[in-house]
Amino acid sequence: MGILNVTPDSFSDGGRYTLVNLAVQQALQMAAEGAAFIDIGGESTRPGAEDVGEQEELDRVLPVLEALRKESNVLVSIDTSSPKLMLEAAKLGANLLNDVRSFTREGALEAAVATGLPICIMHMRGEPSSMQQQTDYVDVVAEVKHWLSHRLQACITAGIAQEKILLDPGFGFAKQLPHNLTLLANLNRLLSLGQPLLVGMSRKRMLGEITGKSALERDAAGLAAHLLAAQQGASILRVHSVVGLKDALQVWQAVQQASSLT
Ligand code: 7PM
Repeated sequence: MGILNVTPDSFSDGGRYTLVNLAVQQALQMAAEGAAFIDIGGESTRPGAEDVGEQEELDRVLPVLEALRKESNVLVSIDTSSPKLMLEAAKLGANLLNDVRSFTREGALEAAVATGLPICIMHMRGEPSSMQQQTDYVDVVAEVKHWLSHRLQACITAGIAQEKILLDPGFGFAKQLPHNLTLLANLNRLLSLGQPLLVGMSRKRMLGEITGKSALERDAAGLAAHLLAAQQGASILRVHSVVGLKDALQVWQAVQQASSLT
């Protein structure tokens, strides 16, 4: 899954037309590089970030989705907590709803049910602005698993089909480095919940804390982390840089095939 940020700070010049075109070009490039999904997000969920207005988020995301749909049938995931955006994006051909707040906003779960689309629910505590003040865990794997199982049940009860629900431990969301590392080391323990896993560590602070590198220098570190996640059974890997990971996965797959023949 390739990440497409359509926040103005992710582009150097202004102008909606330029912005939409650059975003579509980037999406097409990631699809050509082997991304099965493009995850479009118009709200910055950076730790400590301010909320953007709902209308601004719609104005950022919907024109990009509409323009991308004219060029490609690549699967599109929408990274949003807004019920309105979920409904509008579904009408324009979105394929997956990805909400870091796990459909807890007023009307979000009902909107998700109404679209009939698959969803991804992710572990977090509080809001992106305050989550790094809530990082106390006794057993982070057990607590994340317990939280996801409860949210999974709530979504099924609300009317989302079980086979349409992905789970995500939420790397970097209300977690310190040791928690992130423990979760990555024990990711396979989440598989017993019976749902496919989506994970995203791309360019996140945890990789900077390990390597000492800045955000744009973290793709090799991210590649290693996502390959480790895939080896533990993660189904979807959410990344900024698709090419390198695609190559790594192909090498792993080739080796796996060789080992199954002996
Ligand atoms: C700024 C800082 C913008 C951080 C965006 C971010 C995840 C996600 C994000 C994830 C799922 C990022 C985050 N992270 N959705 N959306 N899982 N399912 O680093 O880990 O991309 S936003």
